[in-house]
Amino acid sequence: MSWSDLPSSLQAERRGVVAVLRLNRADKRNALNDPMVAGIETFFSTLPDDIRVVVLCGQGAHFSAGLDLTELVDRKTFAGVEHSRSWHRAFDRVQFGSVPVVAVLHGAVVGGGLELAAAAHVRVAERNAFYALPEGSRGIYLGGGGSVRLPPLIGTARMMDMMLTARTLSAEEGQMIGLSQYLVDEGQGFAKGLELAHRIADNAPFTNFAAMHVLPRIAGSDPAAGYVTEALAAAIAQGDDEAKARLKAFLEKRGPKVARK
Ligand code: 1HE
Repeated sequence: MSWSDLPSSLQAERRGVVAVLRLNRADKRNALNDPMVAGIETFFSTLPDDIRVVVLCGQGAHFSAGLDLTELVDRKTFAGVEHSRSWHRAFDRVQFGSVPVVAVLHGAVVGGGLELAAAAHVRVAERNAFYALPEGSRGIYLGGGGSVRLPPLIGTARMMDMMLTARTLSAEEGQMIGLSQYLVDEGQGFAKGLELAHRIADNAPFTNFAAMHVLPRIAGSDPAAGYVTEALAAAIAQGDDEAKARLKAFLEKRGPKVARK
């Protein structure tokens, strides 16, 4: 699949080993419609082998206004189940795909837009970002996996408050409660996201794989199973030639030191 086959509401480009996927429907505040969600699934399912990290961002003044509400009006009940499952499939490809994803958030990060952001591994927010779950005020419920992905990030009580009161959280509040890991000035998000992406791309591929696929499973399992799984991941990582070469480089004073803050 070629990136030029994506719908025009998605724009993909390459920056070396980093792929950039941009939500490109600024006139509708990057509201996510069916072709966009299907395009996201396709993009993350067919990444070229040499792409090591993805940066996900939004064109215009907002990351995403969430679900395209025009699609909802005439949908029947079971079609709603299938629709939600299609979002689950797509966002599952974001979270459990082949490479880490850095999301750059600005403006509205709302409803399904926040659910999409939650599927990324690192979130960089600009100071103009704001977060809300307005589903309650629209008479609907989340459907893009937010019930699963948001509680581990911010806690069930905070999420319940966001849903019940439709309160808007500022970028600073989002940073404080764990919605973003980085907070940068307006207009600086993409550069920061790209910088982080290139840093992540320098890691050994297995370490990135384990952080994405093993860590969340350990975090969701009982501690005894977690310790065993961690031991297996540690052994696999250290057995890899990549690890041996990097350890040797450090011991021979060629590898990077941990930077002092
Ligand atoms: C949309 C959507 C949308 C904008 N679906 N068309 N999401 C929401 O409830 C958020 C709804 N949107 C907003 O609150 C505001 O649009 C924003 C705060 C995001 C941006 O405000 P603003 O003043 O910059 O833009 P606008 O004038 O409100 O919108 C510009 C256009 O985008 C306008 O269309 P136009 O043809 O009149 O120009 C809007 O109708 C359109 N637009 N947001 C469709 N969401 C899997 S379940 C997930 C459930 C959810 O995501 S619920 C949350 C839905």
